[in-house]
Amino acid sequence: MADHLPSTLPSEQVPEGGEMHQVMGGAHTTLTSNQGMPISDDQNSLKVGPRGPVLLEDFILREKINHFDHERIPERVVHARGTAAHGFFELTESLAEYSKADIFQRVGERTPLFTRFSTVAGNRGSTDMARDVRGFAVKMYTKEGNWDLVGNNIPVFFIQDAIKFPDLIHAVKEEPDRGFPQAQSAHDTFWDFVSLTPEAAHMIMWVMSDRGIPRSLRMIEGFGVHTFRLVNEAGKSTYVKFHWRPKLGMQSVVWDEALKISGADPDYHRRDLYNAIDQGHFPEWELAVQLFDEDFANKFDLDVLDSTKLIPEEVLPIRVIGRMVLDRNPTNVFSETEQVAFCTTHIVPGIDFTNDPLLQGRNFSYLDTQISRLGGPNFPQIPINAPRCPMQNFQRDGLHQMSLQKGRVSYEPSALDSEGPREDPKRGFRSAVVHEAGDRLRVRSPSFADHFSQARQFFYSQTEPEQGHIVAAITFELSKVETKAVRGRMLGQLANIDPAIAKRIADGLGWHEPVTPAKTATAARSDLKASPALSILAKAKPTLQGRMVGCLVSEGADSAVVASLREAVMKAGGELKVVAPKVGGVTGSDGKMIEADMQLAGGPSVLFDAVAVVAGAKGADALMQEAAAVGFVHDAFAHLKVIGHTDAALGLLREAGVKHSDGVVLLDQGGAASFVDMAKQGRIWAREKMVRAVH
Ligand code: HDE
Repeated sequence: MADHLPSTLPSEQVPEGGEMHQVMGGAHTTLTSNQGMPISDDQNSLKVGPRGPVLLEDFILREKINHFDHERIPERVVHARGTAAHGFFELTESLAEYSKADIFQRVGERTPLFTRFSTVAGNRGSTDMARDVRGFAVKMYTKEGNWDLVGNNIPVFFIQDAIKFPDLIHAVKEEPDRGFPQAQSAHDTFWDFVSLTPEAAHMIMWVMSDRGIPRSLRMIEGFGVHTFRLVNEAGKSTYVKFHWRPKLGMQSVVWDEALKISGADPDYHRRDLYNAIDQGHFPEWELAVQLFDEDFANKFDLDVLDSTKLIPEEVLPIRVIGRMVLDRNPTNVFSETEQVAFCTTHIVPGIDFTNDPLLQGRNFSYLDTQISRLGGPNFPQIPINAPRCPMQNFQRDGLHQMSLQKGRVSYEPSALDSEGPREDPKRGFRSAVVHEAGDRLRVRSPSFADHFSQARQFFYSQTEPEQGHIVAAITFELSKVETKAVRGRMLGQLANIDPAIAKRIADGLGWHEPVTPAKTATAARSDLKASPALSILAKAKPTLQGRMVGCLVSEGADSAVVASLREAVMKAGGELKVVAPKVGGVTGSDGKMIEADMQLAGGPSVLFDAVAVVAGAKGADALMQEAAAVGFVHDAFAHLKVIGHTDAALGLLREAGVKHSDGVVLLDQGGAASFVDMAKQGRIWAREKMVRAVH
């Protein structure tokens, strides 16, 4: 019997003349092997009879499977999960006085670039919304070579010396004996390490703040972190710190939302970035610099070579010199996002390093890692990595050599080849002349010793809700730590930042023993002025641009209310998504279909910045029976969102535990405008005390 079963698209049934192509529709070119040989049947392997063994001779099968078997390359050891986009940098203010870098010379000139955002700890398949630092790496294809600014969304780092990086990363990644937890720092080994590493105190405050759970990659700041140098034509060098500032303003989610988004849409950030670019809403950042000289560095309270410290904007203002626009999604994620190779050593004439020991270590690490990740020394030839300016030298051969290297001369000096490339003392890169002298020592500079003052300054620069979130985040993470002694030791470090902070966290943990501050050489200073620039909320601008409103509708929903809401949201630069019990939509009050963008089960309110419930009199009862609808409203209220509703939805709101609060807006009778005005303000922070015991 089985002998007579037809196989799928058996080649012998496909008449000559390419009818198979017609079956699939469209005009196609011929499918070939990697050698360009036309293939007649891509559905069946070569067998002895229809049910016989597959022949080893089937080189077509073997070539295809063989290539497939090698499709993966080692993922990045850190920052494995990333998403990226093409765009450009445009200079808006010349930096020629400070730097001879070609990219900083001509106002208005655009330089193509490729930017990759990432989380640090999780593997490639982990969730976007993990509490983590976000990588912010920009490759600028300048006319004098590629300049990679490989930064993060947090301006400081956990450690001061690169020699501790493998330890830090081993501590934060999944524990090696069990292989979990994935993409999170809330576990014993991370906090064990941190509790014994006082220099991490400042960075801990940042990752535990709302910066660790951004709403969108379009709404994060970026920082070069280290102090770099700019070098001008005369060879004079000026210190510089780089800042990227998002046009849409910063915004974060609340922690409970982060947990739920990870389930509802693990691709939340990449989807948001991709869709925004796809729809022509190109994300934009300003590039700003802090410039200073040796004199400022000497007078500054802390060491500018210490990457666990920053220079507050209020002490040294930032100066906007350009903008970055991301206007094109990658064509292929593997070829571009995965194969892009950032290196801190990719700099150009006019930019130079400092002695920051973290930067010096990175300068070794990135090239080294690309060789094992991308399989050899020729990764700069991969199109996404290749410079867009002329590139020629005598480096030859190597695995995956893609260029046809001509001629008999592969060295210089040479008189045999009078036209080969030669060094250019004028245009070429010259390291800044810096006097160095000293003993050879394995030491940490005493000027790096103050670990707590800026940690304290950061905390007290936050608004009250933001301070509450830091306390709650550390409490959450330490509650996940199983070893009690680690919790106790960490409280001892926190007490060094500020006993009041340690006390709030100890209360949150239900910690009943005395908290003993860890031994420290340098106590936290309490005289550093608060820096509002470090807060997200203090700088937030009211806007709906780039934000999304979720509109839950029931059968018989008032079509006019939905239409007016959509119009008002769009006018404010936002986007409205209709969520309905069935993805086919609902019949509105006017008898016409209201199309749905999402089914309720797959469209929880955590995916939106503000929500509306437009229920018709009859459909409202059905919604109340639906746990997902009750959850939609309940979560929106608990996540401090503005909630618009029709009169008929009141029952659902009550069922969901919505209490009297600001930000609950009636939509009937033209309420769309006030809903939008309210939603522009963001979350209703005053409501937080009603829904969460803020520590
Ligand atoms: Fe990285 N880091 N890092 N890092 N880093 C890598 O390079 C390393 C550090 C950052 O989207 C790796 O290509 C060391 C600070 C970003 O492809 C590796 C040290 C900052 C990315 C590496 C640091 C960063 C990486 C892994 C301590 C912010 C992703 C894969 C001295 C200023 C780039 C790779 C992308 C990636 C090493 C610390 C940012 C192993 C040794 C500080 C954004 O080379």
